[in-house]
Amino acid sequence: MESNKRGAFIVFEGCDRVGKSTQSNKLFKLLKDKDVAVKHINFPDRSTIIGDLINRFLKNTQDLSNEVIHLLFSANRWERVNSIQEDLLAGTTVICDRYAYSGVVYSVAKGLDMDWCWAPDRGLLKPDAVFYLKANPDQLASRCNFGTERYEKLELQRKVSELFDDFNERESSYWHQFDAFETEQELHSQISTIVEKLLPQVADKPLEKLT
Ligand code: NYM
Ligand code: MG
Repeated sequence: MESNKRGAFIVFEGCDRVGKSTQSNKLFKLLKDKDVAVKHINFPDRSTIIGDLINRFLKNTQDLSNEVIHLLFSANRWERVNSIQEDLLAGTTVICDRYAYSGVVYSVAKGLDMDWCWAPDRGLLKPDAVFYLKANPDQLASRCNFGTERYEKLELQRKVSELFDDFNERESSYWHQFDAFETEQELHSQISTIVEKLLPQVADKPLEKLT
């Protein structure tokens, strides 16, 4: 592989239980099978010290104010920014479950100010594509039980869903919306088609940052 070609930065977003892990795993396996250099990461990255604190918050064993948990989620992304950049520049495609958009929508859904929430994520790497798996949270709740983690509640998911919709409209140049209730295989094939075109398109493009 030519070393001056970079990998693509691909993010999956959407409400809880919408199928992000399933689809990002399928995409990861597909690229691996095609011998494309690829890594799969997710945020929150619960393996770090900050990630452990986030994990305890989500599992309801640690209370933190809305502001503090928001900044920890952002810091958890900043912990990984150099390694993501190195991978991309070395030609590795990075598939990432959740990113700064989750950071903003969950916090704004709880009542924090949008601009305040976005500020700490400014300067992080900008994804080349965001795959937004959209589902009506009411339908989602009947398809599968929300778990016991904080945020897995219908009322909050409704707000989260609307805020994701707003992002999808505003950032339509690189967001792609999918119906999460399509079959797994159908979704996978729609996503793969886009990724096949995306990889050569971004290979010579400079990396951008969130502004
Ligand atoms: N979450 C995730 C946030 O509230 N802010 C963030 O910045 C990120 C990355 O964490 N309910 C929330 C969304 C989820 C929860 O994520 C755990 P996952 O992907 O369900 O493990
Ligand atoms: Mg979840």
